[in-house]
Amino acid sequence: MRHAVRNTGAVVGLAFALAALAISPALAVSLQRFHAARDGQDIEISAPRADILRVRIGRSGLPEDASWAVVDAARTATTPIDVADDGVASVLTTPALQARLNKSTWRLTVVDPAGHTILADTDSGALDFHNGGFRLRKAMPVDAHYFGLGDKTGGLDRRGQAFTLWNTDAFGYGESGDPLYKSIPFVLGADELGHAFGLLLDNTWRGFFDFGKSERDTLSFGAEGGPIDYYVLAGPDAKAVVKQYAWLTGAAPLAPMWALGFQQSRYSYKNEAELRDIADRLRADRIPADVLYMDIDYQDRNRPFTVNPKAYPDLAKLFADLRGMNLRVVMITDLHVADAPNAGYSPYDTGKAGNVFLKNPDCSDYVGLVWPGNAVFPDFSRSSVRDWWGGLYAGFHAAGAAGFWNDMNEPAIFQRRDRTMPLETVHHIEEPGFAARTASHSEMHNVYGMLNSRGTYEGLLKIAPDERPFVLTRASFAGGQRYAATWSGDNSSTWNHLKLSIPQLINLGLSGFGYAGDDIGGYGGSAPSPELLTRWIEIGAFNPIFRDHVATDKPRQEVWVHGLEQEAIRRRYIEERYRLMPYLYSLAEENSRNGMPLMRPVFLEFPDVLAKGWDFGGTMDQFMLGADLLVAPPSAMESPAAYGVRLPGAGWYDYWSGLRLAGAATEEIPALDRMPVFVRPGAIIPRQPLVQSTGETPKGALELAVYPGDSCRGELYLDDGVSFAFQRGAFLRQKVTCASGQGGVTMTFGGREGDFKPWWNGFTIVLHGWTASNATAFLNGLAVNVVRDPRMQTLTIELPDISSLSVLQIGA
Ligand code: MIG
Repeated sequence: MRHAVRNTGAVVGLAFALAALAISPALAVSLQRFHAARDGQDIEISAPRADILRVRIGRSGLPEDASWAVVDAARTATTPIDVADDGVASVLTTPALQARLNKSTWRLTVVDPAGHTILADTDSGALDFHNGGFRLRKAMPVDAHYFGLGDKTGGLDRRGQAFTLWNTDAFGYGESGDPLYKSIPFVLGADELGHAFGLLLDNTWRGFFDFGKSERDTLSFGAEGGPIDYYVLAGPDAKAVVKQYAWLTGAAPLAPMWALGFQQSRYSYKNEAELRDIADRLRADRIPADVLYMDIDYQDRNRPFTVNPKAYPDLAKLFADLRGMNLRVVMITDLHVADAPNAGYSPYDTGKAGNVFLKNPDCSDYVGLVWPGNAVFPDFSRSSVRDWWGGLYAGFHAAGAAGFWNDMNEPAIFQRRDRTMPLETVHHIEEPGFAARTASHSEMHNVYGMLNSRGTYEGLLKIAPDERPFVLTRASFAGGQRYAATWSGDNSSTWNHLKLSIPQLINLGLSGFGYAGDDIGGYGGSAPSPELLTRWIEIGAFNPIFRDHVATDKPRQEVWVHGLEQEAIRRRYIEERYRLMPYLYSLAEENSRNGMPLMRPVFLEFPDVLAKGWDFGGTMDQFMLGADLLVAPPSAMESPAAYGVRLPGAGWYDYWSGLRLAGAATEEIPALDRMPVFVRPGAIIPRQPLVQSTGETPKGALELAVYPGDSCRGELYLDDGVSFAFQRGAFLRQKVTCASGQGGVTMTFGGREGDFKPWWNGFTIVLHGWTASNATAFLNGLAVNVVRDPRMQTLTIELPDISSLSVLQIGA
């Protein structure tokens, strides 16, 4: 296998080098890693795979080859690169890219096989060192736009802005607040021709990305310490970059299906009676929901892993009763362990006995003030400490808690100006792949929250190996999607924050975090108006994670708080999310394979919107859920003024009416009960009968809504939603396609993969856009009944379940 790859690489690479540079093949050698030295500095360039370049530079020897972000298999992979010398530069070629490294300046330029520049150093000053840190400079073409960096504020495109990477408890952050809770040093760049590249700086220290803000047309980035170790992902388009990034840092594991349901939270439901009331009300009001949250007030004196027995006397009974109502509970478990010796508090006692806590430089335990008062902090950079931490979950898991919430893990410390622990605090790295050594908090800060959630995730897997863990984390780093879902922290109940949430969640999705949400209704600030909460729920219904959450000092924010009329609108949107669960779940499954986010910018599906100067697809408030649904909130969210929606191409359908639009643009007059959603021509969207929870089995048929375009396609994916049995074959995957022509539509059902037995007893085909005055249908040549609705332009056809190759012929 190696050999085949190598041969292809050499042949294609050399052809490419010859064409581009007229270099004689005799001069080229094939290397796994290219190395050069200059003025005591070292550079190593390798290609973990043909379309990804890794660059490491050290001032005195190469930096340690280790990573928290990049998975080992990707980091240690190499594909052969052909190395030649054209006199001025070393020319490194793979089948997918070519890098030229100027031999005297080390200026690096990466181009694609057509000679188009992927990423190039600036002409001068491409790298400088200062104190312990460094800054790298890349040229910013005028038509390039930049995305990524997680949920940074400031709109979808990063161009013209600068950001700091330093995980921060940013309570009350504003619309340009920075830094926030997460540091994800990954950027996706795309130009107006749809070329895209990725850039990952694998460095955990306090860092920055500056997109031409301080130096014109220069993308500069760097850190205050640590390695120069970065990856250039060659695309060629944005989807390819997303997949390359998932290959490097891992895709999020498939979440339990219930995590895609509606989640109701509050800081805090203070006791069992309150939580039961919420459960009862959800069910009485028929608001579909899957998850309730327990925030910090359930604990005894805010000590993690304790329960105040007066407030919550019997967790196991409570959780069992709620499960009987198809509701699951996620418990908060903060990482700050109360500094409570001799108090019978076992997280402290066992942690102290195992010497797991972070140290001051004098070797005493570092103590910081947080919710429990004085607290000590686990050293998650030791794998044995993560094991210990993970073990703490056994009790709550046994009681029946379904998932866990890791908050405050920037880490947040009260009463310090910098809101976190001193930079001298000592961590010990004891981790396969790393040299065992001490590391300062300066180095470990940005990765601390991710390692906290990793300990939680891996601990839960050990406790229950066949149960998909659900962990929600506030702080994280590149690669953190392997362990936890996330949310955008303490937003505020304002229209501007609702608007901001869209680019935040899109950029999180492009940065690996496919499972992301925001506090629906807003966390801080004054209470949301009825209209604001309603709109927030309408948009949240199409977000990956859908959780209503609010601060402790604020009024109730559940779906029903503003009266029946508002509740009725909100219920319809939550119901729609549950009807769309088969679609949503298949997006989650795709995400687990290739990192494609559930919520997407329009340009990810339609790169030419970049060329059209469309503010990334109509408006930056528009987003896609998967490849087929486009959600188009008003760009001035609270304004009653009409607004235009531009669609990427003609022939789209209105999701709610199912009717086909005449052109590629439409005007919307805002109405509180309407969130415009459009369906891509060519989509086949699976929808299920309404349920009140993913724990309830839908009854009847699966609907396949067909929206013909030139062709159409959809995919069904299903499994038990909670276990890993899908990895052992217990899944269902089926492709359905259609072709339009000669006044009819031919649908083809592929054979099924996997042996999971679905809940449905048949398919209801709803074909949209049917304008002919009659219709016939034949399944594998046999006539089947068709119901035509001329007003809605639909045909409805009830079919038995189809599990093997079949053809449905629909004609006039
Ligand atoms: O200092 O656990 O962002 O969602 O409700 C506040 C209480 C601590 C911050 C989280 C918020 C949560 C709150 N927490």
